[in-house]
Amino acid sequence: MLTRIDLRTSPVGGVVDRDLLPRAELDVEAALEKVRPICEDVRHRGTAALIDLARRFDGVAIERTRVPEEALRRALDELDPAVRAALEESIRRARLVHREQRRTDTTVRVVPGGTVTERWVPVERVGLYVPGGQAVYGSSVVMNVVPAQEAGVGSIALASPPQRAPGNDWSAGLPHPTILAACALLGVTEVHAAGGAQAVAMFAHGTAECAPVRMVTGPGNVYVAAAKRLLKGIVGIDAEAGPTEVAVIADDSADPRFVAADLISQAEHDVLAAAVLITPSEALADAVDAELAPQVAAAKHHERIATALAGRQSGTVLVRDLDHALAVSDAYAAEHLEIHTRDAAALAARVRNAGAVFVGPHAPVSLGDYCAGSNHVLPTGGCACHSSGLSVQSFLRGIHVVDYDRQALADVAHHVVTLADAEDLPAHGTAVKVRFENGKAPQST
Ligand code: HSO
Ligand code: ZN
Repeated sequence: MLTRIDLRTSPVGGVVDRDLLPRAELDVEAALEKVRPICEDVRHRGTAALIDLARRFDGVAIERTRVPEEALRRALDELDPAVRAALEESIRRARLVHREQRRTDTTVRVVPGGTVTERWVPVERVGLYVPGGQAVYGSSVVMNVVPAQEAGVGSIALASPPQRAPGNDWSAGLPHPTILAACALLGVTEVHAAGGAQAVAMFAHGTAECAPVRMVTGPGNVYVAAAKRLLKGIVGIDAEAGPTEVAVIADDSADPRFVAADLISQAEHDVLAAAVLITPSEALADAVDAELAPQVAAAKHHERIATALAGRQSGTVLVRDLDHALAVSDAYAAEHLEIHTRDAAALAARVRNAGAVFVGPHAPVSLGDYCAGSNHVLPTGGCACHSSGLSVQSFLRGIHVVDYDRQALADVAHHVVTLADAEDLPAHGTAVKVRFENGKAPQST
């Protein structure tokens, strides 16, 4: 049973107070203290530090981080054919969607003889992080690699924690074979056995085995988030991903079985995962609670799920009506938002803040996690009110190319000089005036 937060009597039309809503507290600052010496160690000792840290945090002896290419091929050869087919379909759909996100350069003729072109240039080299703790996220390989490739990134490195494998299995000390196989399917050849904060440090500082990257993307635990925060002056980052979240807006037309199953599906990730139901229908809230009990009990990871659902980050928010539900949902800014209402598409069109929106009864979050074509690396912790999920755009930079001829400069020179003087930066104005015979800004013609 989810904790209930009753907002039905809160002031009508007022701003929804985010503090009233359930949310996990992720103490990235505290993790920073632990992560700082780890990142310093990797900066100074490179691969030797990563070998020590793999022993300490992953309990695995490794001799190098770089995964030999024959291990990638072997992982693909040994991959369950059904998993291979599913990954291939996931890749195909993700490519369809992400290919459309490519940008074309645009040139604007501002005045005769004066143009500004916006050139879209991919980041040269990126480091993609794929977690490997409680679950093995082969799908996250797809969600990181596809947008980077479609953006035209020339050099892609991927890191995931080394696994302990039974006996002297060939894959011991390497990232999970499914992750290796997914890399092989996608044509990624540079893979490193490195996890957590140390992987981010490896990417940022570089080692003898891994050239430094310009940008690090991908989800991870609080230590990965802390390392990203610490190193973001040195490398670009996508976002500090926190525990996953699903919010569901539902009315009395919703099927409580579907709603309960979807809340459970994201709670399955982590004891800190958030599952939030927002509804004006007390009857639906009761029905979802009634569904949760047996569905949780039947779930493989029932303990983790029960902890996540009972946590302060999860709950049912009772609202006056669907407009109020939307206001609450926008204040919460969920990573994933499902809409189970009569006119779900119309309500979805009004959502302002969410990482991704799933419309109606046949678009569960788990479809988006794997096979919708959408990306599953999405903003968490309320960051959806200012950020987007991973996309081709994440890996591109728009460079403005300014091209003015003499006359076009002459025509605007007096305005530049005026603004420079107004800011008490007269050398700025001089840099324009010096281009004209008498050292004076030409007046407009
Ligand atoms: N729901 C996660 C992604 C994921 N689910 C990977 C299963 N595997 C965050 O969007
Ligand atoms: Zn998921």
